[in-house]
Amino acid sequence: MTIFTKIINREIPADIVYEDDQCLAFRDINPQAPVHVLLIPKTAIVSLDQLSAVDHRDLCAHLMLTVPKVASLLGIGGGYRTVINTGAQAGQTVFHLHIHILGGRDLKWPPG
Ligand code: DGP
Repeated sequence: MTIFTKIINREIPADIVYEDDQCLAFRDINPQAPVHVLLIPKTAIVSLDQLSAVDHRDLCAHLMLTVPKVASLLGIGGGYRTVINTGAQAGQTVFHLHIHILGGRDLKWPPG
């Protein structure tokens, strides 16, 4: 079990900004922008590499459609970045699939 399952289960606190039956969004503990939230499925999927076209198609669509909803709720609709780190080499540190949503400042490209 990762720390994100504990957040879903309310075993540890988090600043939750959005929740529905399939996913949860909360503020990152180490924000890299004025707005930095993590959108996670409630099902514990390790990373993009563990997604199955059979089991997760609807969930993937739901997550993608929820991103602009959360961004809009947080006042950054129309100007934000989404990041999904997959695997340790890409900087993934929590092995529960999560979409970073960052905004509230000008964002540079390319990322490091
Ligand atoms: P990643 O490096 O892509 O695996 O991102 C993991 C993010 O999770 C990282 O930006 C910090 C955040 N994080 C780790 N532990 C906690 C926690 O306990 N609470 C919250 N709110 N965020 C956490």
